[in-house]
Formats: sequence, C-alpha cells, structure tokens
Amino acid sequence: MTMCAPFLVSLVHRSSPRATPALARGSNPSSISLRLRRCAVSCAAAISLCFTAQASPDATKTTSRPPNFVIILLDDSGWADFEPFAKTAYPTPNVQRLADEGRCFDNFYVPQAVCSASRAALLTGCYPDRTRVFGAHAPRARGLDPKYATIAEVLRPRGYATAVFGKWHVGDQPETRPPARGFDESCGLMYSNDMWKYHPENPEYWGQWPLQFWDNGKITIDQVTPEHQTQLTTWYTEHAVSFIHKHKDHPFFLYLPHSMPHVPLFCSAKFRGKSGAGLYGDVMMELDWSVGEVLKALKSANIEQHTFVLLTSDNGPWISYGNHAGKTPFREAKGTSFDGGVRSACIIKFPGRIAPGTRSTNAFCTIDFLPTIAHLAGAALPANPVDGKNVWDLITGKHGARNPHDYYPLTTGSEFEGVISGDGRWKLHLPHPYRTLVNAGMDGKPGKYRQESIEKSLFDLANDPKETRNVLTTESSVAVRLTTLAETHRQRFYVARHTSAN
Ligand SMILES: [Ca+2]
Repeated sequence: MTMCAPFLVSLVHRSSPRATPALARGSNPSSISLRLRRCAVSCAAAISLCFTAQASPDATKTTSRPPNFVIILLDDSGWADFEPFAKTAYPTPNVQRLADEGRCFDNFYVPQAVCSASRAALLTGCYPDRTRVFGAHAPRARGLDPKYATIAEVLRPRGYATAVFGKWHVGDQPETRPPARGFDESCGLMYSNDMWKYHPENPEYWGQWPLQFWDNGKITIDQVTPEHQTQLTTWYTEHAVSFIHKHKDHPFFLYLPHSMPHVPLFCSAKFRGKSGAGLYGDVMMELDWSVGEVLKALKSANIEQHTFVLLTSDNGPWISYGNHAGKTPFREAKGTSFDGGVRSACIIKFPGRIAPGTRSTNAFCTIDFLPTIAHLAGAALPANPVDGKNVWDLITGKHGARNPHDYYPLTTGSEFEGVISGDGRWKLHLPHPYRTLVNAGMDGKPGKYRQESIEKSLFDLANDPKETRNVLTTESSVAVRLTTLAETHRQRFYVARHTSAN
C-alpha cells in the first residue's frame, strides 16, 4: 500500500493543470496532458484498493472508475418553474423524468442571489465573502481569483475530461476564462446575455462592449445578434451531447450553465410559440428539451449508472421582468437574501446511489458541491481554504445524517445580510435594505423596484417559509446563537480583512 499512492501522486502532479501550459491555452482533449491524466485514472482504478490517501469509500463502492459529473445550471430560473416543484403552465417532462429517477431538494440554497457571486461559489466551494466575487460582473472584469480552485481543477488531476458550455460569468480576462480555470473544452458567453447594445434600459452603457461567443479560448462570433441568441440553448446542448459521447469511456465533468431563462429571452424555432404560455414557457420547454437530450446521451452512451446529474438555478427569478420572469412561492426574488432569491429548485440523479423518485427537505448550499464531488471522485481538496463541506450523507438521506455547518452566510452585493442555520430551519436577517417590486414590466421591458429595509429579524423557515413573522424575541435562544455566529463571521470576513494583511 505504501508504494502505490506515491506512484499515483507522481502521475497526478505531472498532469496537474497548472503544470501544463498546453491545457491552459485550451488545447483539445487528445493532448498529451489528457492522456497522462487518463493514464492516472486508469492506474487509480487498477490500484484503487491501495489508494487510501485520497480516495473515499464512495469513490470506489460500485465502480472501478470515478463517476461522471454533470451540472446543469439555469440562469434566473425560479423555484416554481419546474413540474416537480410546482404546477406550471407549460410542460417540463424531461425535468420531471430527472426527478422521477433522482431526488428533489426543497431546501437548497445559493449564498447570493446574483449571477457571478452564485457561480463562483458553486465552482469553488467558497463563500462570496471569501472570494470577494460579488454581484454580477460587467465585461472586462477579472472575476474569480485563480488562487481559488474550481471543481474542474479539482477533478482534472484524477483524470477527468472537463468542459463548460454556456455562460461563464466569473471573469473574462485571460487568466480567468474557462481554458485557464481547468476546462479542456469550452464555448459560450463570458457574461450575461443582456450585457449588449440592445439592453432595454442602458443600451449605450452595455453597448460599449461587444457580446461575444467564445469557443475554446477564441472569439468565434464578435457581435452576438438576436438570431444567434435563439440558438444558444441548442448550441450548448449539442456541445454537451457531443462531449458525453466523446468521453463516454473515461470520467468527465460537464458543466452546462445555460444563458436562459435570463432576459432577453430567446428560443429556437423548435419551441417558439409551442408552450401556449408565452415566450417564458417556450424557453423553459427548450431548456427541458436540453435536459432530455443530456439524459438521452447518457443513456445511449450506457453511462447513466456512472453519472451524477445535478439541475439547479443560480438564483431566483428576476421578477421586474414580469411575464419574462420565472416564479417563486417565497418572499422577494433575485437580488435579495430572502428565500425568493436564494432558495433554488434542485434535483440530483445518481442511479444506485440516490433513491429514485424521492424528495428531501435537508438543507445544503452550492458551496457544498465541490467537497462532495471531490469525495465521490476520490479527488484531493484544493490547497486553498474551502468553506463548503461534504454533504453526501445528507444528499442520500443516510439515517442520522446532519448538516455539518453551523450556518450559511447570505450576502447581496458586498453586503453581509444574515445567516441560515445549517439545518435550514432558521434565518436571521441583520438590518439591511432590499429591493421590492413596485410594478412588473412586460415583454422584455423591466418594471420598477423601490428600496425597503428590514430590521433585525428571525424567521422560522420550517413553519413560515415566506418569512412573514419575526420571531426574534420569542425564539431568543436561537436569535442569540445565530447573532453570535453572524457577528463572528462579520469579524472574520469583513472587519479582519480590513485590519490585517489576511
Ligand atoms: Ca442569474
């Protein structure tokens, strides 16, 4: 046993992304580096019994190779936009099928209800408070500091092929684009699809920068047009399906962050007018089709049993867009730390590992995916601090499993606004302003918000999920506990960082 692990570690180190400039430039997966990494994973499978330093029991329980991971991330889709979570005005049979074959999570959270912050947290397992990726980054933003490893960078040393097809939005500079952040293959937009010259409110500002389509580190469309936007969901899906078939014999990580249903809404002719529920319904039907194509590809490649599939949204609906926004049953929406913003629908399918057709009220957060995925893959955690924790037992519903977090912090922009208890039962809002809808817009034009403020408040999410009754005084022991956790968090991530080199 003592001889095997150093051999593998040696291979892994030689093939790490930071040691392979060719991959950092976005070379194709037939590169020497990928072959080396596949050699590493083959060796890992062959000597899995002696690979105890990093591999977990789950990584080798049912298969000799690490599992594949597919993360499908929707943009601004509401908690109630899918049939398994709510009755919708349009059909989502493929998402329903994913739920029938997997497990729905009713209390799943993102740490901030805005694009860049939410995505950086998913990819790194770190609080936005740590990475300082807050809000939605504009074009030419450096984005996520490369010192925080992504899931792709965690998995590559285990021999994974990696790809992202869709909206990146955690940096569009050379050192922060997908090819530099652990992805062998990539295509899509570097930021939101409304950051262009047709922006409904600030076309001159957003028109300063072209909305470009990138393919493996190169710009292939310099000015994305409305016609191009109608093809985004199709293009991302086609790339995803092709990637699955190309890598069916080796472990892979496929990250599919759709641009839709973020405004401006577009869908292809295949679905335009087909839902009978307006353009938003058409777009959701096309996204549902995309989910179906991914599931179909996994099945036809005969790798369903080896694949973990996750579907969720980066934040709640952008309700000022009215009939072009999704729906949430919870208070407020995108851009707030109320549950309408930070609670996302979540479905995970992993045949043989997660009971099909089940629901869970166990709470967890996007930051937990990196350590959970690393656990399942038998991959080492990154050298940088990671805030998320392995919640695999919580996901599978293992008897007696408890959320390992005391709390999850919530932010809007760079403002620390409160905490949710790790078990998801309680939310403490610190005093903060927030936006609330005055009137909804229509057909692509936004309505208006006004600013409100909330006093320090405690909500019992289990009995009051719409955050209507402040129980700060009646549940004083909970309030004291969460206040102490929140104050410690503030000192650590906001006060200390301004008073020390750390
Ligand atoms: Ca978003």
